[in-house]
Amino acid sequence: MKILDGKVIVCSPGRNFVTLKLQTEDGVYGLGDATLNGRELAVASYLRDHVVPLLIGRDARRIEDIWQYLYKGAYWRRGPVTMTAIAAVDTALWDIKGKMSNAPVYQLLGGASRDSVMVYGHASGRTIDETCEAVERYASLGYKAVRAQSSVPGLQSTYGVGKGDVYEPAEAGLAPDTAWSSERYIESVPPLFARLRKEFGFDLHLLHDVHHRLTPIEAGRLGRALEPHRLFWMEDPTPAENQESFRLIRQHTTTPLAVGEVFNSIHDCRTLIQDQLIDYIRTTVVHAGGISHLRKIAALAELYQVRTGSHGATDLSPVCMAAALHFDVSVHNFGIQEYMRHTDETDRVFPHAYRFADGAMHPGDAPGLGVDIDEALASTFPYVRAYLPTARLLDGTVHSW
Ligand code: EZ4
Ligand code: CO
Repeated sequence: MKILDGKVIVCSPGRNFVTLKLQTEDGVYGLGDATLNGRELAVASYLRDHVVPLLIGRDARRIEDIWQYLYKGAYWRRGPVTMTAIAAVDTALWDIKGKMSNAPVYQLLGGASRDSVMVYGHASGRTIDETCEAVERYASLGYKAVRAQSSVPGLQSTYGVGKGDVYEPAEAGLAPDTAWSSERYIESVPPLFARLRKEFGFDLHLLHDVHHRLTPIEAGRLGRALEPHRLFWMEDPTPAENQESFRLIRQHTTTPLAVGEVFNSIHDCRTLIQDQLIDYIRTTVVHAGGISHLRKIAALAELYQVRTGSHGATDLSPVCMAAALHFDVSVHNFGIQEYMRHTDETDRVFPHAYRFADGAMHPGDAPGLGVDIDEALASTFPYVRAYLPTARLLDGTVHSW
């Protein structure tokens, strides 16, 4: 079961994706997502120029050994580019192992711990009324959980507010600057959730993403103000390079906290988990070293009653989505999965077995991950340079996006 070849496929069916396709000598191939939003070609080169040559001739069945070889063997350790590349290899090898065993990957991960996994969708609007209408649309589609974001009065654009039906934060061309005011934002969020609770009651789970924009004490204040509205979680309240800063937020609010979509290693969340400073860990397959490493994070989190809530925005390809669902359905301490629908073009390039019904998803029972890539179709959507926007305070100071 030797690896014969590795191909890096870059395409842009609605947005950019990098996909690794590992081919074995037995004719079985596996796919891994390697998309790092806004820095895609760095991972494509890392794989093509540095990783694939190391893989040829290796035994595709030795997933853990190859993981350790790429991690420790590179000397440099961690970092988003390295860990996204390792994730792609790991994911592709699990896909191959599933196909070889004629079993869906979740069966190789201990089998299903649940029948399906609860997902949350993204509702947003320029006004509270518009956001209410968007939440209503998700509720009528059967969603049990919805993330709600609304524009901040007086600011032209706010993170998380989509332009159309599919929310896509990256923009083609150079990254635009957007204006930000934490003071105005903090005032605008509690009225949004007061209104949503009035309209929808407490049966619907409501989530909110702060996107790393507050200081710990500001986040503590917002979390406390949101307590009457019983959020499922407040996401990324402050940047987490300093894991200790969550202790300050924790001292001030019982609103559940989620963080980790930009983490790439278990070391990024060890204190957060062990000191029970968070409730949900948002690390994903594609950015945190693949299915193998994510399972180690989940196992650590399980000891401390921290549940998983993996990132699942549109820049995580259907290959990552499929892998995430195999992980979600199998780990005991699953909490929720983010699910932003992809464009029709994306879904056509990546046909998949996973399905949505009644606010929940299932990875399907096709052997492996149950996702494929139509390479001929992919080649009709060439790469388009695109970046996430950046945020500046009203006086021009760069702020966290
Ligand atoms: O900004 O996926 O919870 N979801 C998010 C996303 C992220 C993008 C980054 O690439 O915060 O919109
Ligand atoms: Co987020």
